[in-house]
Amino acid sequence: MAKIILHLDLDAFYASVEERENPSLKGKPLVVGADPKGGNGRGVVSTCNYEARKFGIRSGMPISIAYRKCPTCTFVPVNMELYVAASHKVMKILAKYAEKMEQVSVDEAYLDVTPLKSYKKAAELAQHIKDEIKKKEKLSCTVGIGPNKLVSKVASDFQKPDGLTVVQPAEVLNFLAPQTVRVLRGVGPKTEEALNALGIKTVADLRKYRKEQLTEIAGSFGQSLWEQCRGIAPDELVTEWVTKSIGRQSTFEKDTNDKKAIYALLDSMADEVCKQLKAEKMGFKTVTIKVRYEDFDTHTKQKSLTDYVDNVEAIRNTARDLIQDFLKDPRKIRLIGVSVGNLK
Ligand code: TTP
Ligand code: MG
Repeated sequence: MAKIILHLDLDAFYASVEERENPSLKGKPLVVGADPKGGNGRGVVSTCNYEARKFGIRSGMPISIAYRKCPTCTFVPVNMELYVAASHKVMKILAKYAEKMEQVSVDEAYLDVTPLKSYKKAAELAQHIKDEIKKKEKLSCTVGIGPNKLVSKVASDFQKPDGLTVVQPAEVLNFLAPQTVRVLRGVGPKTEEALNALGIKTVADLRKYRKEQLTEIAGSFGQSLWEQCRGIAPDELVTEWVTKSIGRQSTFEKDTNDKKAIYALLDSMADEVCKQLKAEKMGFKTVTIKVRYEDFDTHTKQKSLTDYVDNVEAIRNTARDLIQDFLKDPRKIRLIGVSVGNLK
């Protein structure tokens, strides 16, 4: 049965939390990130409010360039604890409204609202959630609704800030057609450039190519391109760890496909998980790993052992085993997680 997926993303998240905590910042351009040090600062912009975006400032831009674009902007440092606390509260609100939810980043989540059975009801729920977040958390957000994760995500990017865009199944093809290929999962700056060089700028342009041609152009990713430009994409949410498990997850400082770095992080998380397991005097039978790629595409994979164990080698070796297939993917990895379940 066709699903109804809702995607929600908070607007200018870090900057909005800063404005909420200090209302005198409101209405003026605000940049959250590294210290600009009068134009000589190092580091980058984490985000900025919509007033600062009018000056051309963007996430990831060197702070020195942001300063040059707008020396009169207010610059504030990142206060991650504050944002994580706000994020938790928002996610708690969202969790009330769907049995299946996938949080994809600090300010972004998918809800599977298929049980509502209608796009009209889903849109009403979205408006209700937007109102509740505004009232309780003083934050605005943008929502997209569609039949799968790709469409709902593109829909939520469509009208920002404070937007609500609904794309019904019959509208998917027309909605995606004029978008740039960049909206598709796995299309980063490099792939975009390669496609542009062939004259493929929009999703509609991609549809002119046969599957085999796209495979020639993009290798194993060709199949996914062929599907995505037709609005065919995953609609299954990756829900968080089941209760009764012990897990750790961590985001790389920079997205990576360096195996050494990945194994090192995996091992250190296995150690932490094992410490907690032993502290709680438990044994486990199942190891689950989670991998989130640079485009936030997230997967989990698990393996069950024949007996209950509690040693760190079992966690490490099983986790390394499980991650092999994910390392074959050309995309860089953003986050990995390890958990043990089936506890006793
Ligand atoms: P985004 O949702 O990408 O950006 P945003 O919420 O600031 O703005 P909007 O959604 O309205 O376009 O990212 C969420 C937060 O993640 C953002 O507030 C800051 C952080 N972030 C970084 O630290 N570095 C980055 O490069 C990006 C893109 C985001
Ligand atoms: Mg956001």
